[in-house]
Amino acid sequence: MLERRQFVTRLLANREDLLVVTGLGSPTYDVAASGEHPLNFYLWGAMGGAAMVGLGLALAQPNRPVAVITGDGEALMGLGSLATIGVKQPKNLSIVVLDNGHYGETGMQPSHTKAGVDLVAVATACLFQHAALVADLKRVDDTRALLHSGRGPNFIQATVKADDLPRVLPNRDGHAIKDRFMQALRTER
Ligand SMILES: Cc1ncc(C[n+]2csc(CCOP(=O)(O)OP(=O)(O)O)c2C)c(N)n1
Repeated sequence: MLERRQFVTRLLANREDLLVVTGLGSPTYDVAASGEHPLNFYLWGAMGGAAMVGLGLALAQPNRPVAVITGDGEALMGLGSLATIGVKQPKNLSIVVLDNGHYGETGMQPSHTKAGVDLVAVATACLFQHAALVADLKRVDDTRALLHSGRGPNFIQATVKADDLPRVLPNRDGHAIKDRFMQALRTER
């Protein structure tokens, strides 16, 4: 099993033009802990919506890689998104689910993946080009390359330890996050 912050930090190293959307709760704290970046779009709510925000971005910015980094609980709440992504086939979109088998933010209630629901199989059935389980840090370099490959849509279910880590809270002002993100998109073109 992976240490979630170690995995995320390695995944986002040398990220270049990668646009990152984070699901609410722990994945947002993990991405913030890996280093602040104007091309991080943090979701503080909209549980179940991260993959669709990522799809919209990927379609609007087809020449830039987009990664959604989210939790199993968040992904499970928006499962239908995977079917829509499969139909739209955005080559630049990757969904990375940090699967701790729990709803960490609300008190570590066990999630459906803990009961055996197989998200990689769901993503495969939803026509993702690449869907895989990653449980070993040795696979992080390959996973990072995949995010930048332009051969998506990709789905990674990263099995992470169910640790309750200290929160690293980025800005919670939705307007500020959006404005900063849009500004960075304009200036980095
Ligand atoms: C519609 C809705 N239902 C419930 C919540 C409460 N809630 C916030 S985060 C969370 C759990 C997130 O779990 P997961 O995505 O697996 O992330 P983890 O913190 O476990 O990594 C829940 C249930 C919410 N914010 N919105």
